[in-house]
Formats: sequence, C-alpha cells, structure tokens
Amino acid sequence: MDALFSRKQPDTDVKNKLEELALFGGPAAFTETLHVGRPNIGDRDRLLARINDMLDRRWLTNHGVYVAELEQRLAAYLGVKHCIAMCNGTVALEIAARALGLSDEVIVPAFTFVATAHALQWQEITPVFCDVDPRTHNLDPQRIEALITPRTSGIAAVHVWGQACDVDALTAIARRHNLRLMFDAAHAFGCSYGGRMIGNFGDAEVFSFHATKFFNTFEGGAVTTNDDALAAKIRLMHNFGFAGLDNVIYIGTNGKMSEVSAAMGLTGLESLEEFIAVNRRNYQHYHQQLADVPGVRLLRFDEQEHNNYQYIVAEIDAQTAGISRDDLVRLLHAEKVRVRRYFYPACHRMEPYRSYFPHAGLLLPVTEELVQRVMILPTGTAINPKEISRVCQIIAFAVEHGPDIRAALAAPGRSSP
Ligand code: T4K
Repeated sequence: MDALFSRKQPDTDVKNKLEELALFGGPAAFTETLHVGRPNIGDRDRLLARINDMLDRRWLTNHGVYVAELEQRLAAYLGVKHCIAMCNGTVALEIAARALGLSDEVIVPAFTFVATAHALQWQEITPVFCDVDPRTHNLDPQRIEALITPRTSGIAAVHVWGQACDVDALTAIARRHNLRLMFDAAHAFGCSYGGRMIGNFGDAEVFSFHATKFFNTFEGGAVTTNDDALAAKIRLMHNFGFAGLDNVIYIGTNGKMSEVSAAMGLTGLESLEEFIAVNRRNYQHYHQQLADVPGVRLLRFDEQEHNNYQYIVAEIDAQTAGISRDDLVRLLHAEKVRVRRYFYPACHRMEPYRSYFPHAGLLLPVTEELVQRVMILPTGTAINPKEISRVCQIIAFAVEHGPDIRAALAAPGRSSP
C-alpha cells in the first residue's frame, strides 16, 4: 500500500495499481478509521479529579461552581461582558433568537449546518436563504438587501469554518434596515475579526462546544453579548424564567449546561493553546502536501487573525482534478479516511425547506456549486503528520489517475456514489 501512493507509477501498471485501492478490493490504507471531528481531550487526570470533586459535592447541575467558573473564564478569554453557558449550540441559537425578538423572516445562509435554519423554523420563524461568497463561504453582504422585506426581523450570519464573516458590512446593513444581527459562531471559538475575538459582534453570538468542535464540553454551547439587558433575558430564558426561588417572571426553557460538561470545558481550556498548535501544524502539513495537486484547493486562514484551524476545507474542481469530489470521498472512505461533505446537501435541499421553497436553489448559485466541491479532511490531536502525508498521497494518486478511476467505477456491476 505504501509503495502505491509514494511514487509515480508507469501507465502500464495503472490497472494493477488501481486494484490495490481499497475501493477495488485492496486492503484499506488505515486499520483505524480517521474521523473529521475526533474530539480533543485535555488532561485526563485533571478532568477525572474535577469529576470526583463534583460527585463528592453532589452538585451536578443548576448554577454549579464549574459552570460559573467556565462562564467567567470564557468571558475573560473572549473579552466579552457576558457569557451564558448552554446545554448545546442549537438550544443556544433558539434562545438567542427568541431573546432578540426575531420573528417572521430572518436572513441566513443555506450553506451551513442545518441547526442554524432549524433553530429559527422551530419557533416558526422563516429562514430566508441567502447566497455566500465563493472565496470565504460566508454570507455575501451584497446579496442581502435584495432579500429584505417588511417582514424581515434580522440576520443570522454564520462564521463558517471559523473564518469571520464580513462583520462591518453586515453591521452596516443591519443598522440601515433596523434589523437584529446575530452570529452563529459554532465553528469560531478562538477566532478573531480585526484582532477582536469573535463573541463580541452583533447583538449576540452563539458558540457550539459539541464533541466535534475544537474545544468541547461533550455537548454544550454558549451565548455571548455585551448587552446587559439581553444577557439578563437570556439567563432567565435558559432556566425556565426563574428569577429566584419559586419566582418565574418570564417564559423560558431548559438550556443549562451541566457540571460535568463545565468540568470538561475547564479542562479543555487549560490545553487550548496546544489544541490550536496541533491544528495549525496539521493545517500547514496538508497545505505543503497538497500544494501541487491540480484541482485541489485548500481554504487559507488569515494569519493576521486568531484562528482555531479546526476545519481543513478542500475544494475539488472536478474538471481540473479529473475526479469528482464524490468519487474522491468514496475512494477515501474505502481507505478508512472518513472525510465529510459539509454542508451537503445545503439547508434549502433538506426538509422542511425543500418542500417550502422548491425553487430556492435558483437564487443560490454559489451554494449549489460549493456543495458539490467541498470536502472536509480529518485533523485534531487524534491524527499525526505521517497519517496526513498518507491521506495526501492517496488524494494525489487519485488525481493523477482520475480518468482511470472514473472508468473503473463506471464498469458494469459498480454503482455510483
Ligand atoms: N451551527 C453550526 C454552523 C454548526 O456546525 C453546528 C453543529 C450547530 C450550529 C449546532 O451546534 P450543536 O447543537 O451541535 O452544539 C456534527 C456535529 O454533531 C455538529 O455539532 C456540528 N455542527 C456538525 C458540523 O457536525 P454530524 O451529523 O456530522 O455528526 P457525526 O455524528 O457524523 O460526527 C462527525 C464525526 O465526528 C464522525 O465522523 C465521528 C466523529 N466523532 C463524533 C463524535 C460525536 C467522534 O470521533 N467522536 C464523537 O464523540 O454533525
């Protein structure tokens, strides 16, 4: 297997070499599956000590000391006034949207994880899908104003892959039209815009600390804001509206983070710089290894900003690469490299949106194109440079022999991906 991907093969050998690919019956390149979103885990002993302490104290949730400490540390790290820890990013989005008074229509990208749209639709707010910038994959500010109607109450932008949106342009549009602006910052913990940490922008920002995020609390999330009144409202809402013992003064739900999640978060924070350093090393390694592979473009992070480098985003131009993204995904999956096609399909092609707006795609040409091209590669502390080199060799080999692979896949008896 090693020989297969490490040097150029003469054309006469191609058929035999293709047969060594796992897709065509050879052994997989990896014995253990490489995953996108393998969780980073900090110092296990410190985590277990915190959990033991929590069990000894018998305080598992509801305003525990770990949640309070985590909120304080996160707010300090982000330089934001308020941080309210939540049970997950989706509920955090729902609560933030409700606290902001979003209603009727809200402009969102369709190129996002479906939770962004669902958090709105769950409260019967209509997500109005807007196209994205082909370079950054973020909401394209130039396309927003055409979608604003008298029913529009806000914009929910997403810092996709941890790259900040064009915050200034979005803020200007929101002010001009008197709209609320919130950011789904699920990918963007540890990232900055203009040197200021994400978490400070718009009316509120929402993080996800899901296991697959670079910083995790098993499940979890947070809303951050510099608005005192909004923060107070969100705090009430995430605890049934309780303003003290037996005193409910507002409609609310249960969005609280548990103590065990906060213990994981506090432990993860202690290793945050190490997680970023490993992700950055992996990101650079992928860039070096794939630099000369035609038709494979890796997204670049702005080195002037803070980045978490959690998503290694490859765009496959099937024409130039000679192999489609989907064939490449299929080939890599067979080799036990579980690359992902985030965000495929885009939200407007998932239910209920595809039934509600069957023609939405006509207004989303960039999104429609991106969902055919993007492939996310494994990174994080669970993968090492040697494994990354091997993944890249497989990709380079697939590109070098794209037409042969396509022909072999089209052979009778094989189904398309
Ligand atoms: N907004 C945006 C822009 C988001 O991306 C997300 C979540 C949200 C909002 C909502 O935040 P949360 O409510 O989730 O806090 C995953 C995650 O579940 C999801 O959190 C994330 N975005 C999304 C982009 O990815 P799936 O359906 O791809 O997850 P799954 O189970 O296929 O796992 C992904 C990979 O990670 C797998 O290959 C296996 C690996 N994995 C996963 C888990 C949970 C592990 O190795 N260990 C694990 O413990 O959605």
